[in-house]
Amino acid sequence: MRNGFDLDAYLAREAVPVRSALERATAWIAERVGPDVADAVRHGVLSDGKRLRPILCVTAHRACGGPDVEAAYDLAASLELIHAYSLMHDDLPCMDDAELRRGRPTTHRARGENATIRAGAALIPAAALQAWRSAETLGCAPALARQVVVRLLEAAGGGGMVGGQWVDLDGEGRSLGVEELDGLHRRKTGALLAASLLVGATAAGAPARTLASLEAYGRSIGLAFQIADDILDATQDAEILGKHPSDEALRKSTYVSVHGLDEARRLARAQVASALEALAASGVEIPALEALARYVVDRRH
Ligand code: GRG
Repeated sequence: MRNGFDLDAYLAREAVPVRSALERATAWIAERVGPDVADAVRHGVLSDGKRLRPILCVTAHRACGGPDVEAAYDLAASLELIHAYSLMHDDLPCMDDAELRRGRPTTHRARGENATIRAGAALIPAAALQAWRSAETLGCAPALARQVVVRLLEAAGGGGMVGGQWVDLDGEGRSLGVEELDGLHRRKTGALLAASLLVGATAAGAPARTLASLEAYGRSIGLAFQIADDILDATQDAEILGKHPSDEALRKSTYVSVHGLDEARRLARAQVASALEALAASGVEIPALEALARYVVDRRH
């Protein structure tokens, strides 16, 4: 319980309709791909993640006056489809070569590399289509629905998550500078987290001032989230993380290797403070987002 807001209860409550939306999405994909790929999609998407991105999306959507209906969760689920594909591909032998994710074998370990590559590829257009259709169902005019999809795909693409991952992969085995590290993670992790809020708020027809504040909030929690991720990778074991710590083995530059543990913790807190400031300027009161900003650095996995 923080400032009278029970975030654990909120996350648990929101995870239920998010899961139903993910089940609808995976069933839709399963009708269009072979059974082995459908299995890999289900393994990667339906395993127990924190569902932070869809929950940010529906939270922003409701706070900006959007209706609390099934289509809002379908819209939110489109972000998790992109996130799930990125984790499935990130774990592949040609990238991080990970064995464990969300406390169980990674998708390629459980369902094979071939099916995992195809499943990830199927998830990207499925996410875009799902965002488009749910924006239409929510009553967005075509120009607004288009903006929703553009925000999702820009965050997922070369200027966002995929571009950040490239820099990350190219940086293995060499030391990155402070600015390079920030730039990488603003794209790799921050862009999709910020887009989660923007997709939800855009679909609700939020004004430009609110969108700008939510974007600033999202970018700050994105960086805070990544700094916390690096701290967890350096300090926690696989049992708690649900995955094997890998940064040191992959010789990656991280906030901990570049700044040291204490400074990394300070930087994470500073990003949370910036996020809260941006939220205060948004013109909407969203207690869940206040609590979520603190949660991204206090979490244990
Ligand atoms: C082909 C270069 C290329 C890229 C493909 C693989 C990929 C796209 C992108 C990787 C993006 C990535 C793995 C970002 C990490 C973001 C991150 C900190 C993930 C962990 O998020 P959580 O903690 O995970 O929200 P859960 O499991 O809770 O959903």
